[in-house]
Amino acid sequence: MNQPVPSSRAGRNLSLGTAIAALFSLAGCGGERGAGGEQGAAAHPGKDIFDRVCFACHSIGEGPRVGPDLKDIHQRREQDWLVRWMRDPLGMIETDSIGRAILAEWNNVPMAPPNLSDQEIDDVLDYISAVSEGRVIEVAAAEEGPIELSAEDFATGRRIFFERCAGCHGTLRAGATGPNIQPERTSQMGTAALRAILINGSPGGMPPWGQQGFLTDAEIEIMAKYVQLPPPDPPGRPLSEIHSSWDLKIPVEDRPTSPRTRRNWENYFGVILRDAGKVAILDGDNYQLVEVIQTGYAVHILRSSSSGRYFYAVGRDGRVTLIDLWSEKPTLVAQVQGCMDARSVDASKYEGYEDRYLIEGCYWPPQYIVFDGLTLEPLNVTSVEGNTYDTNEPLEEVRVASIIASHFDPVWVLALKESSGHVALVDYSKDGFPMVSRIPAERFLHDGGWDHTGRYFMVAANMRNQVVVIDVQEQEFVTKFETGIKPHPGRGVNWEDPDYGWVNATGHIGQGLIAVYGADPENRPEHAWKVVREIELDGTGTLFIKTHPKSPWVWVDMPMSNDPEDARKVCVYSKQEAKIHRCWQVGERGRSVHFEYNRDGTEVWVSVWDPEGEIVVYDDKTLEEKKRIRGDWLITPTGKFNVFNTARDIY
Ligand code: DHE
Repeated sequence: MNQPVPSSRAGRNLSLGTAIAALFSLAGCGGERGAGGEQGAAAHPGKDIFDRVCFACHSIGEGPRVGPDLKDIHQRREQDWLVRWMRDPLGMIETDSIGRAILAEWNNVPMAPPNLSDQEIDDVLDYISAVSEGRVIEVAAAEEGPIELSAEDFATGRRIFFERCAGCHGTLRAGATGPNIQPERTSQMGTAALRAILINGSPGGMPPWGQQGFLTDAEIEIMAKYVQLPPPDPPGRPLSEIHSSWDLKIPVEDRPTSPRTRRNWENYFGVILRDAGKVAILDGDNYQLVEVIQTGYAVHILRSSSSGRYFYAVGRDGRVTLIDLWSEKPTLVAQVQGCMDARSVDASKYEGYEDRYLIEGCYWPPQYIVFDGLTLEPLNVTSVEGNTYDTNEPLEEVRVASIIASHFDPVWVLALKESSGHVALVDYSKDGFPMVSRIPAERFLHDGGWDHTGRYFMVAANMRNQVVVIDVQEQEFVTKFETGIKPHPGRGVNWEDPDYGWVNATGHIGQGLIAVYGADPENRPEHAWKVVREIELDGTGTLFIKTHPKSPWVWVDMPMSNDPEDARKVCVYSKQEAKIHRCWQVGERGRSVHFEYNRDGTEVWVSVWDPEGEIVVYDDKTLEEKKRIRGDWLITPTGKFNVFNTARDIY
């Protein structure tokens, strides 16, 4: 319930961060519901006030927005407390324990004082209570004129949607990690509410694009309208088109037959320079920059070929780049664009198929492509369209999320994301690289990796707060279990716990929690696939967790935290003591994200994700800082991939 207040009051006794957030909050919420504020005048006197003052940030029974869903608020709080809150929310977040808790829970975005008279406060509280109890049902949608965008603004909206929104909401906007934002739903919310969410984010994990400066006011205005218009038809990508994008720069016969470099190439690190659209190759022995390769738009991950000789990079635009590490300097030898939107690739790793094939899974179109692993010549395209695993509804959008290659069978394991909820097995020893199994699992599958034996694939069903276990050897579903809010394990971690034997673990985007679960069904069946330890972290927003077989520690980041200080922190958990040993800030700016070990497992590299990026190298025994890698070229470093560890899936 926000409304402009005199600036002197907005800043009163607030910390700088809170005050800034308050100002953003004031800018973002408090929008009237639609241009025609008068149009929806209703019989209940509180409705107009709610529409004008509260609607942009709150709903009554439609779920949280920038602020909580106010349905049944009278059952949660006393009337007297609510009146005091409405009179002076900024005062109460300083003096009242519930007020402080609300501020923390809602992203530290304080509610601006609504500046209502006592009568208006009574009216609006009564209206909320009446709607909650079904006495008033006119919680109608936003009332505004038809939404229109010029062709130019529509094109801008389309670009921004691809860059910022499709990853979580889906190309067709049907919802995935983020909620459904198709016009039927967004037009109910209206431009003001959408604008507020775009500025302030939501506690469900929507980033505050406006606050963070990723979108300008004009872009926010466009996006608040764009998502109320029907999505444009996304193009397909048949094999013929993929083929015409194939660019073989250096044929296999013109490449070296043995390493031409004297460097220890198996200890190279491929570092993603996300916003530069480049990959830097660093020498892990001496931290020198060996080469920067122009790969293309928003590179997302790297994977190694089975021998380690080649790096495969995939960008969000579906472009795959093949980098040869045996030449004197790492060299881009081929490129191809298999998807319009993609996040993952992996190589063939089974004996006899080393460096032979590569698979790319698409976010759009719903398909995977198999390429020749040495040239990237596209060989085959297979659709992954299908029905939901539980309700058996046909789906237009089925996205391929994580992909891992088995070391024991000629198969790739694909997590068919969000709505489909299947894990697919693709057999690359068979003609046409068919999907030989489609195992029902859980919806919203995202990222995952192997257990310590390489037999079980553990993958997060992140919007269901679960981890799913698949027995890849037997090609069957084993189990699924709850861990916490939005598990995000990356490829996960394996170690031997002093009490529970082999375990695996995940951090969480929505909760400051490491969940450790048993992962040794053969020797410790009593603990297998059960959460055996829950380790609390101060901050939420974990993306990656990492260890190495030689390490006494498990490293965890929290770059998605809304608290900038927490977002810069990493923590190490002691395997022996089974508790957090230390947390600290890695850099003075940006966010600390993703870990990678060197070949020997003696050092850990952490990225400072910032336009002026850094990579900070720590001794993995003492946790002392050994090196801060800097340079003009080090723009927004995110993932780092050591050749030896990535080729062998050491984690
Ligand atoms: Fe990733 C892994 C998808 C946002 C950096 N990311 C993955 C994987 C998937 C995925 C499916 C697993 C790949 C695999 O193992 O085969 N990522 C997505 C998204 O859909 C999402 C949430 C939103 C989007 O629009 O892309 C997303 N990812 C991000 C980021 O914002 C990160 C931090 C930086 C960036 O690229 O923009 C990011 N994701 C990474 C990294 C990995 C990754 C570094 C590989 C981790 C590893 O150690 O293997």
